[in-house]
Order: sequence, then C-alpha cells, then structure tokens
Amino acid sequence: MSEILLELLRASEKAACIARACRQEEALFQLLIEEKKDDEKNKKFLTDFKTLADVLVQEVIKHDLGKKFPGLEKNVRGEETNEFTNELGEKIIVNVCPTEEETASLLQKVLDNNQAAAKSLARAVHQEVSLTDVALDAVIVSVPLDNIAVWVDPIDSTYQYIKGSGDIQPEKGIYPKGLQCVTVLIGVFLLDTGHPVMGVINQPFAIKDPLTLRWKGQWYWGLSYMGSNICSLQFSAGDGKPDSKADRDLPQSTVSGKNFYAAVTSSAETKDVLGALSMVCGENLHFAAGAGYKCLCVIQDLVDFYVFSEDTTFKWDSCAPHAILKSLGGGMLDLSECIKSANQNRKLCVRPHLLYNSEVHGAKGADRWANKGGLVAYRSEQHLEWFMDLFIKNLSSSNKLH
Ligand code: 2IP
Ligand code: CA
Repeated sequence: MSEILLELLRASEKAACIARACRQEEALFQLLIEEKKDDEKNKKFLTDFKTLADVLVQEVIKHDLGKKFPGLEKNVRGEETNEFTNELGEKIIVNVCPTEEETASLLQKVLDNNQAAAKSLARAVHQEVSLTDVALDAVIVSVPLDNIAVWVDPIDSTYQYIKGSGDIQPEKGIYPKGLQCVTVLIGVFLLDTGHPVMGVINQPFAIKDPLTLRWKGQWYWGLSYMGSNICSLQFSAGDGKPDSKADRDLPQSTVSGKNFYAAVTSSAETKDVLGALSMVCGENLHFAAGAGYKCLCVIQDLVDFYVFSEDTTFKWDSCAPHAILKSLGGGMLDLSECIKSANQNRKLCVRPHLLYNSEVHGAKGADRWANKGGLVAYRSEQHLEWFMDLFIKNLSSSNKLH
C-alpha cells in the first residue's frame, strides 16, 4: 500500500468535510455568505471567512501530512499564507493546535469572538477521518520522501463554493457551474525533476441525497512513478478505460475532424482560441467553472481535452490532476510551447510537460507559480497529435499566440 497516497486521500477527505461543514452548519454558513461592507467591518475582524476557510484547510492538510511524515509539512505549498494582519496592525498565525480547545480559542480571535463558529470549525479540524479504498490497498509503490513536495489547492473554484448552487443541470454529464465544480486538489511532484507523481482530487459536493439534502463527496487518485501507472478509475466498474477513442482512428469522412473531439474550456478564454476550438469541436465544446473540475472532466472521459491559453491557472490547480492524467497515459502540456513548435514545423518529439519545481522568471507573488503559457490537458497521446494539428490550423495566422 502506498502510505503517502493514503494519507493524501485522508487529508483531502478531511478538507472536504470542512468544506461541507462550512455550508451545512448554520453558525459557519452565515459567515460564509456574509459580505461585510467596509464601514461595517469590525476592526478586529481580521479577514473574510472564505479566506480563513481556505487557509485553515491548507493548514490542516499540512499538519496531518506532517504528523504522519515528519518534515514533509515544510514542503507543502499552496496559494495561501497563514498569517493575518488586522487593520490595527496586529498579527495572528492560524494553525492547527495540539487540542481542539486550543484551536477553537485561536479561531475565536480571528472570528471576531464568534464562539459557536470557532467551536464548529475546530471540531471539523480535529475530527478523525477514517476511510477505506480497497483499490488503494493494492498499490505497493513507494516514492522517496526526501525528494517530494506537495501543491495544495484547499478549495478550487471558490466562487462556485460561495455561490453554492446545488441544482444546476449537467450538459452531457458536465456541470457548467455549481457546487459540483468545487474540488480539493493535492498533488505531489519530484523536487529534482519537477514531474508530478501522485494526485488526489476530492469533489466534496458530488451528489446530493434527495431525501436528506446532504452532500456526498467523491474522490479520485492516481500515481505515476518509475513505470507504475495506477488510477482509482481503473478499479471502478465500467470506467477507467484509458481512452474511449483509443481504438478508433480519426474518421476519413470527417476530413476536418470536425466534431470528432470534445473539449472543455473557461468562459474567460479568448475569442481566437474559442473560434478555433469551435471549429474543431462544434457542439462538443463545453464550458465549466473550476480549473480542477475541468481537468476532472478529462479524467472522467467526459471530454478529450481541456484547453486554456491564459496564464490564470497555477501549479496548485494543475499538479494533482496532472499526476492522475499521467497515470491514465495522458498529461498536461504548456499550450504556448506546443503552438510555437507547430509554427516552426517541429513535431512534438519532446513534449513541453508542465513542471512543478520552478518559478516564472521575474514574476511576483502568486504569478511566480502561474502556468504562464496556458495548458492543454489530455488522456491520449495519439489523439493529442491529431487534435493539436486541427486546433492550430484553425487558429487565425495573425493570432498564433505569443
Ligand atoms: C481558480 C478557479 C477558477 C479558474 C481559475 C483558478 O482557482 O479554478 O474557476 O478559472 O483559473 O485559478 P476558470 O473557472 O475561468 O477556469 P480558485 O477558485 O482557487 O481561485
Ligand atoms: Ca484554484
């Protein structure tokens, strides 16, 4: 059994429980939806609750991984810092304390003395999460602890999380928005090469029980290391086919390949890229919220590709899904590098895989960890070639990006 992967899964499940608690427990829910106007803000109220929930989940993951694998916590990275400064210049560091009571009293300080909310949150932070995953028990790959680091996105698609729509209808299985687009992302990469090796995607709001109206989550994991490639989907009935199009050739009749491929992208995608994607995919071009969720659509084989040309996804968005895609025989590439090679008539012999150990040169803050050249996520190497060929041909020549 891979101990680390099991621990990542457990941490993601704890995070998912906290995310659900914040929506389902009244004391927390009121804070989540509360928008304080500047003049209403208490000077002691250090931050808005959404940021606190994000930071806390990140700290829980760090704490729980470090407890099991001492030292690893130093290599857990994410978007958030756990230091808050209030308008009076006082600093507070949010972390998981040794006992539930201590965590509650620390949280109470950040929550403007709201004792009920602090207690609820501390309970969720300190609860034991027991889970079983029979498929994972069979995994016997061990990855060297001294050469790994972890990228965490505690709550991806924060906007959908706050909005909280639970009744959005999926289109061809894909949720364009809503709570289903919220994911917890935990990815492990090798410090020396920057390659992703393990990933967990936890979808805290996957299914709503029609009777209790409570949400059930769903998790996905993948491991790709030293020739071992294993993914949770390979064990679920009727799923986990490496690629539904794998045995099919590009049909000669559809000379342009039109509508043969399905892709998902962001509503923030540029006009030119959208134009080219529509040419290739026609009605099979979908929009969905959440970088993690869009990757999940590729992993679940609901679409063949996730394409995005902008630089607004980050290492914490892509590391976990990237590892899972690799375990299925796919991957995630730098889109601008792919286009550059095509424009120079170079075949993609060496694929420009996204890497996780190096910063964007000269960038500051979160942008240091942006996927600067955009991305393309895929499940099948063979179809990637064909798809990219069609896609790039359809990009207007004046706009072959960068
Ligand atoms: C966001 C979130 C957004 C996504 C953006 C991410 O992360 O996944 O949904 O934009 O790239 O950085 P889009 O949905 O347009 O793809 P977070 O919610 O954690 O800020
Ligand atoms: Ca994110």
